[in-house]
Amino acid sequence: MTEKWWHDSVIYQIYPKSFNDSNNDGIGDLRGIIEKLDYLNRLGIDLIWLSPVFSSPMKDNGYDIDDYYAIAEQFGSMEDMEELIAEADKRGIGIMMDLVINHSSDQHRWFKESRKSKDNPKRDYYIWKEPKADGSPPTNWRSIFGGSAWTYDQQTEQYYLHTFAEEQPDLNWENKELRQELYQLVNWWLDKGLAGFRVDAISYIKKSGFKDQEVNGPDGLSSIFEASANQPGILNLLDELKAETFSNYQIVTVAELYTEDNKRMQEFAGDAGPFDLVFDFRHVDLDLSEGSEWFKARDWDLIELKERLNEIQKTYAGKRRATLFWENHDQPRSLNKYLNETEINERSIKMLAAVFMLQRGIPFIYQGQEIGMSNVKFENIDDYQDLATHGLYQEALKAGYDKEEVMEVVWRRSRDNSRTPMQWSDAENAGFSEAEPWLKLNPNYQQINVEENLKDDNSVFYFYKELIKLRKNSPYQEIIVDGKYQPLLKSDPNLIAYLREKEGERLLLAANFKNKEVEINLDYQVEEIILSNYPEFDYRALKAKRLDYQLSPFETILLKVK
Ligand code: TEU
Ligand code: CA
Repeated sequence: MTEKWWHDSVIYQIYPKSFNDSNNDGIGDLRGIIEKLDYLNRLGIDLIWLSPVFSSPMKDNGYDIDDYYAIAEQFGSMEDMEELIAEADKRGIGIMMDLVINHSSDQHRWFKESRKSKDNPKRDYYIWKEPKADGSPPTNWRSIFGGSAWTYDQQTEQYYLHTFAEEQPDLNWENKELRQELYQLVNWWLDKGLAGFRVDAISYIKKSGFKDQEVNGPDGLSSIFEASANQPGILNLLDELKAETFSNYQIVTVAELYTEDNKRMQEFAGDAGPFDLVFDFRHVDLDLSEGSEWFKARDWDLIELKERLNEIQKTYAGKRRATLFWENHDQPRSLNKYLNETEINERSIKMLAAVFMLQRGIPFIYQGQEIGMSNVKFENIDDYQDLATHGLYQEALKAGYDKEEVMEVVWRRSRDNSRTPMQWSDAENAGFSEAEPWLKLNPNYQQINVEENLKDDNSVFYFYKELIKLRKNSPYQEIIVDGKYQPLLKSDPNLIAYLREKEGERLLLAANFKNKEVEINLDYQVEEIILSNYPEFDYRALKAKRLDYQLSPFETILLKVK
């Protein structure tokens, strides 16, 4: 296997708007990130994935770009961005940007041109279609944020397509000139010394058919997913993207790819595919129902979670690598998803950390995860800023849910759960800003914050630091980074356990997912105890011919075994 420079990397995701505000306007910014580089260095990460900072009207917090060659004013300037790249580099940290090229903002000059007339040279940069005979949208596709995926434009009496919000028109990848413009901007940014890209919503760039699909909701629409995700021919487009851009640089790329098809995933990731890595969402979306039931919480149990995790490991075994993550800016906080509210504590949080960080792949830590930040419950829907949350709220009301039920859905799944400002201290506004933040804080910042974490040797922060160190600088790094993954105790309803193995050396991770004592019995001889979330415990009893042991609630151990 050709080793890549990033194979042992740990990546930290920053959502700039919520990370740190340097000029006290209530909005996080690039200089705010520069101020916190030493903190990130202390944690030990290698790469930062920066959610979009390009010029944008901010309908979707930067996932709606109106100029790919400029930085959003509220985040700073191009000089700030260059300084961030340079300052990060001084600390051995690389910067990955977020490449949003499935769509642009409707305020992009291309779209402004495109909508002017049917024969405008930029018309074909976007996807325009005639109305149906009765004037209704060309197809019954539902956008991902709710409502029709088509918006009518008076000027030319046609509809344009948007997979996401109407302010995010989809770019027409069938247009060669458009593709060349995209490659040009990608290379322009790579020449600034980026370490790579996270590539947004890339499964949607190829559309096919433009036909009505089977209705799957009370709104009479059909999810756009079926019609425009991972369509035949998408690989040709992506291979061209790679050949014209990524392949000429020593970078790492990770694609956001929604599919349940293992083969598709494998085609996308790895040396032969268009991307180095892909995000696979099977394990984080296991609480979501599909089709018309999508508001309902889906029941799941630990056995199913393990199946999904193991399936992911299998999909990216061998030459590929999995992405390891519990959280990102679209997901609620992991503690609230995987643990019962009364069971969230330092031990259970560390358990979750160890379980994902010690698998085979590239770990992604989302800002605040390293200190145990959790979901919020704003009483008033107006306190939510995310457009997808409001879309979901409206859809659910239309589907006949009452307000209380809808708020339950919002509390469980709103993307704002993970977007509340970073909790730096117990000072006013959590030390995030001296001004009122753009999104309300989680009131628990008084207890849960970076300052508290740094004071306490047993904090979640230091546990993450330890996990990173095991991967980066320890006698076990090669096994953890590269060793084979073998699931154990697949049908145990309480425990997660797996083996990691390289050249005859073996590590065993055992985690009690439950708030009760659980027995573990395995035929391995323990040689060493490498890590535990019960640091005060006396483990001499473990050093026996067999692993027969009573795990305390949420107890998690990493062992060297024979
Ligand atoms: O997300 C794509 C995507 O499909 C998600 O919107 C997901 O379905 C949803 O967030 C679940 O609630 C990417 C970005 O990660 C997201 O933040 C953007 O809003 C979206 O693309 C549009 O650019
Ligand atoms: Ca600011």
